[in-house]
Amino acid sequence: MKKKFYITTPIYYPSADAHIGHAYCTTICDVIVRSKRKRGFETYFLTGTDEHGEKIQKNAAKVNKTPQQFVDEISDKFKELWKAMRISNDDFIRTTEERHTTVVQKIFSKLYENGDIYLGDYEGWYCTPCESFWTETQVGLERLCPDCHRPVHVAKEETYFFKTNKYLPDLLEYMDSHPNFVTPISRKNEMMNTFIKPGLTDLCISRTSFDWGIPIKENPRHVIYVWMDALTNYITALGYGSSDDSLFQKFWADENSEIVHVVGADISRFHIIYWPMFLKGLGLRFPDRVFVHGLLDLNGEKMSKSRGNVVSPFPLIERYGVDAVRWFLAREFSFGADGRFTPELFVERVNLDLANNIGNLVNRTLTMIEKYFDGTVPSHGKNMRDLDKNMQDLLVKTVDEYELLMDDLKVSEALALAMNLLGEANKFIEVSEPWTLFKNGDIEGLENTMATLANVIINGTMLLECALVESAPKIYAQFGLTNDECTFDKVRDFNHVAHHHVHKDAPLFPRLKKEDEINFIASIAK
Ligand code: ME8
Repeated sequence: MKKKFYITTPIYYPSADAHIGHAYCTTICDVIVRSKRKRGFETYFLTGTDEHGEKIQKNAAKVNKTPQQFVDEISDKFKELWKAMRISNDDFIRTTEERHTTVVQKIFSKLYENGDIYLGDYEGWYCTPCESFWTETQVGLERLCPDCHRPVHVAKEETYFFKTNKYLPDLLEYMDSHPNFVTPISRKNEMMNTFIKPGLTDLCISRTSFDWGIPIKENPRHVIYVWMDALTNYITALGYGSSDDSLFQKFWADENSEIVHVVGADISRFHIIYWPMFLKGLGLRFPDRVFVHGLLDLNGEKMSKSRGNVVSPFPLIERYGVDAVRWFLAREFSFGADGRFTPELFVERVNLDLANNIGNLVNRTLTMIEKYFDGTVPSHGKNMRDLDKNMQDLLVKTVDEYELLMDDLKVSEALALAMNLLGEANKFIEVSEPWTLFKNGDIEGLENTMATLANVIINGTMLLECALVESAPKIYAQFGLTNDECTFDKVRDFNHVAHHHVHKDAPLFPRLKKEDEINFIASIAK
């Protein structure tokens, strides 16, 4: 298995404030990368903002700002949100930064010299919000953009084109020999049927009708069309083409690094088809995986600023804490499938997993260790009962499966499995009846029971720490452990919490009052 891991989110448009959809994708990436780090992988996590293009120029003009002022402000808000959500990105790239713009110009020149790019005229159906030209067939009789379903109009422009068919055989060969390149597989089939089989047109990569972009050195009347500018962020941020490309060498050029792009279904085409072609033109290797996540809607309607139905994560974080929001996003939606945000789902998920399951388990266990053992975690005696051994087996099985699921980017499934372990520990209390063991003076039975619970809680929490970034250290501390004592090499160890002294704090996740909180969330969903 590759021991280095490079993961990216899309770079978001700072054309409007971030909403729960952006937070969903970034949280998923953060959970994946934190779990990899915990397991000892060397990781690099990139996010950022995609700051050029006609849409941004127009939005800035509407509020009487220069495009740069406009993107500076919104980009800062994205950064603020990621801080509030405890996102552990290593870098935040902005496409207006010089470290990006100068290298994009070099990339264009290199592809031009290769003969991958030519100057021509483009006339076609154009979608302004998507900044994409479409063919007659793609827009259909209704003349709607096949991506966003908004009306398109005819536009003609002198543009540079990228020769897509030159590298198509390489792409097809790679897709065949790397069945995991695109997940879910349905997204690959969609690309084949919608775009590749009908015949790929060359890709327009420059524009002259607006100037908020990176000028082409060879012909500065043109700015580089936003997708060539945007996609290359994944390598410019690593220092590709600059005087210090050590990160690029480490996390991209090295075959021992796994490269994963996580993107929404709306932009899969650019990542699956064109990005590998640009890389081929530059003589660089393809990413290992493009993971296409589903899009979230709000109560069954597409989230959009113009319809006035978006949810900002800020008030949710403020009221429920960052872990509740992270947990909901990472656990609720099966990765790859579309999802629905509703206030009911949020409240139910938080109550079910956090308040009733983990919160309750930690609270009950600490109370009993205080009561029966004066606050010191006992060790397993010589004679572990079948009950304890079964929990130990379940722990080991859970960790093994969790690792496989996380490696396969099945975040929700991996977290569900870890949470299930804690659910089984709650059942274990009912079956063990520690209160009866105490009444009967069965000290060994009681020691085994408490030792099993303490170790399952701590080891299970290690699996959940990637999502529950604030609560996990609090749980460790309540069992008298520091973060440094909870390293992944101990995750299968069934006796390492012994002899630590517990101290119970306020409940981690108070139960939410369903009706009140549903009303609150409904009031902020706009
Ligand atoms: O497309 N549900 O930026 P963007 C889930 N700049 N995820 C959502 C979502 C929703 N309702 N809405 C947005 C761009 N997203 C380009 C990307 S990359 C080189 C350039 C997430 O601000 C999802 O990951 O429109 C989607 O792909 C991304 O935000 C689009 O962000």
